[in-house]
Amino acid sequence: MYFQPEIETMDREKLRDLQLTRMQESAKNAFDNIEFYRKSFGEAGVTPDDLKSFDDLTKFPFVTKQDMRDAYPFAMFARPMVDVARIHASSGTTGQATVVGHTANDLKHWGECFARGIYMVNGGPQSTLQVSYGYGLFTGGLGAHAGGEAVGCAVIPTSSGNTKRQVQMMRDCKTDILACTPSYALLIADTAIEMGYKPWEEFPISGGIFGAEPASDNMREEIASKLGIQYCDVYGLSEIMGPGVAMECAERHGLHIAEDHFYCEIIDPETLKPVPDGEWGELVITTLTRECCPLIRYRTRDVTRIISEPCACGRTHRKIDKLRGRTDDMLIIRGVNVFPSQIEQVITTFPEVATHYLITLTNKGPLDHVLLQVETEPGFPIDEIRKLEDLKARLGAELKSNLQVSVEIQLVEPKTLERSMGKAKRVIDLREGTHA
Ligand code: DLL
Repeated sequence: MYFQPEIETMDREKLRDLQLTRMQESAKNAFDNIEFYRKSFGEAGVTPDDLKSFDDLTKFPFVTKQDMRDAYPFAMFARPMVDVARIHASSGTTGQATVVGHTANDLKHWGECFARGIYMVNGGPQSTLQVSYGYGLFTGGLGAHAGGEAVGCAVIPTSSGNTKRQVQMMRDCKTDILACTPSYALLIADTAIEMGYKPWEEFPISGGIFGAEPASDNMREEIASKLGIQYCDVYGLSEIMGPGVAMECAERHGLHIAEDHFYCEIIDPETLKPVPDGEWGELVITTLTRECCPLIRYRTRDVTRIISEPCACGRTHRKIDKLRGRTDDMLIIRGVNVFPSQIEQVITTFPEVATHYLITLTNKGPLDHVLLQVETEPGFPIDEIRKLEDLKARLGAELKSNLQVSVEIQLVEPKTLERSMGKAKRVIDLREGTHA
């Protein structure tokens, strides 16, 4: 079942035509109404009239997060405030916040994009959707909420926090679909188990729409089996819209991009040239229908690849692969490139430890030092030195062979590391100097 069958299964030729027309309109909207684009297009020697084919898009300059920051607060708005229905902003913890405006139409499209994912987990107007993403300037809560309303679900806006109450609502109100970050989903599942429930068989929940941060395959499995659900990965970012830019169908092989609203390219982050479908690189998105904040070639910094093979679910929109991480999350440890998600992938193959870990990077003399703290599973005899040392040695060897990096491992008792109700913080980088 599809939410918008005529769009989601549209003939590809027709879809491409629609994309090109909308791309031309979007470039014009940006150029006519935003000074930044008049300047950047001018410097690149192009105008929207030069956009006659998809190939022409590569002549257009990129937009970066820094450009959005420099435009704070409203310089990237193509509409006057009277047309703006809502404003979201990034937290600004890593610099100046970025502000994004939405018209009523932008919000409607957003709800429809997320709604497609609700159908991907077999939801519909009969479903009860519990939204445990944070509500507020973060786009998770209100984005998922809009999706639920577009479908006609009964939406429970629990927001994040008060985890025992989340479990109680989930049980008593017979939640069918849970929407939150993967790390929070795991905390909710573990809390339910601690409260004495077996959510996988006692709760009616059957789907979960989880995103906003990467999760390894094993972590996804763990969440899916503890809750007894189909796991749908949802991708999005506040600059572009919020959750719903791409969502994972039941085939579980990539996330369908809402291609009627977004055009995706993958570039090599070094050469900035597009790479062929199937190759990994940085995702660059052009919005096709955004009225308030059109973005032409926005560099997301997210690492993925395009999957263009037809999907058995019948949707014709191309997919992106599960996100590997961000180019700016990539850790350079003693010259070796490591994504935190690779470390997670290794950890989760060890049944003796839980998916709760923290990576701390420091300098020891001229060398980078990596401390990995991991919680053991409740049944593990953490006070038996021999077993502890053996586990540490095996985990260390596996990390070394997978990542080519030596890691100091500290096994800690269950529930010692801080839990996250939103995006989990997995890395603390205390190194001095520049480590991009
Ligand atoms: O995280 C929007 C969102 C909310 C997406 C709820 C999904 C669910 P930002 O706070 O602007 O927006 O952060 C965007 O989060 O560039 C990715 O690096 C990361 N991210 C988002 N979804 C995924 C995902 C929201 N499914 C940034 N897998 C993005 C991995 C993700 N990383």
